[in-house]
Amino acid sequence: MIQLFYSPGTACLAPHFLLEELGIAYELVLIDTAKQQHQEATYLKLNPKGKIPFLIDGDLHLSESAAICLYLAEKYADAKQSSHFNPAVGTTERARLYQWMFYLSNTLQAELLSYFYPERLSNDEATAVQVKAHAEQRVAEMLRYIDTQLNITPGTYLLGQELSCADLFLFMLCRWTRGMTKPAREYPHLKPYLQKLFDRPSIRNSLAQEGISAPYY
Ligand SMILES: N[C@@H](CCC(=O)N[C@@H](CS)C(=O)NCC(=O)O)C(=O)O
Repeated sequence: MIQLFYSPGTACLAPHFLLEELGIAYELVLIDTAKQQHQEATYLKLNPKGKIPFLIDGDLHLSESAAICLYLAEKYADAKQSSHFNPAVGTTERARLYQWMFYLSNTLQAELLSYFYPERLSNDEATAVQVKAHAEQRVAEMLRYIDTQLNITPGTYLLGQELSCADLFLFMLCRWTRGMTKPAREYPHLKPYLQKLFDRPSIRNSLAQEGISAPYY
C-alpha cells in the first residue's frame, strides 16, 4: 500500500489532499517534526533529505511535494475516473498545470520558507526580523498576482473549469499565510476560491486526519 510520511500541516498536505481526491488506499506515517523525528536515523535512511513529505509506492521512494502530486496524478487519476488531474501531455492544460506547479513550489513556497525560517538566512536577530518582513511583503505581491489570475481566468480554478493538483497545492500554501497581516483569505478572489476548496471532503478529511483545528486557512 502507498505510504505517505507526514507531519501535521506541513508540505505533506497537498499530496494528502490528492490521495483523498483520487480515492486511493494509503497509509499515513507520522514523522513529527516538532519532536525532530525527521532527523532520526531510521527516517534519514529512507529520506536522506530529512524533509517532509515522503512517499513510498512499491519500489518508488519519492520526495518533493509537487513531484509527489504530479506522480500520483499521472499514475492514478485516469484509472480513478479523475482524469482532470492528469491533462494529456503536450496540451495547453498540461502546460498551464506545469506553469502553476513550478510557480507555486519554487516561488511562493520558497518565499514562505524564508518567512517561517528567517534565522536560516542570517545569524543576526535584527536582520532575521527584516528578512521575515521582506518575505511577507513578497508573499503579498504573489498573492495579489494569484488573486488577479483567478479573476481573469474563466471558471473557478487555476486552470479554469477543472480542479487540478495546483489548486490543492495553492490551498496548502494559502493556509500557511493565515498568521500574516493580510492572509490569503482576505483577497477578494482568493476568498471564495479557498472557501470552495475547503468545502471539499478531501480537504476537510485530510485536515481532520492530521489533527488540525481552526483556523484552517
Ligand atoms: N521542497 C520540499 C520542501 C520540504 C520541506 O522543507 N518540508 C518541511 C515541512 S513543510 C520540513 O521537512 N521541515 C523540517 C526541516 O526543515 O527541518 C517539498 O516541497 O517537499
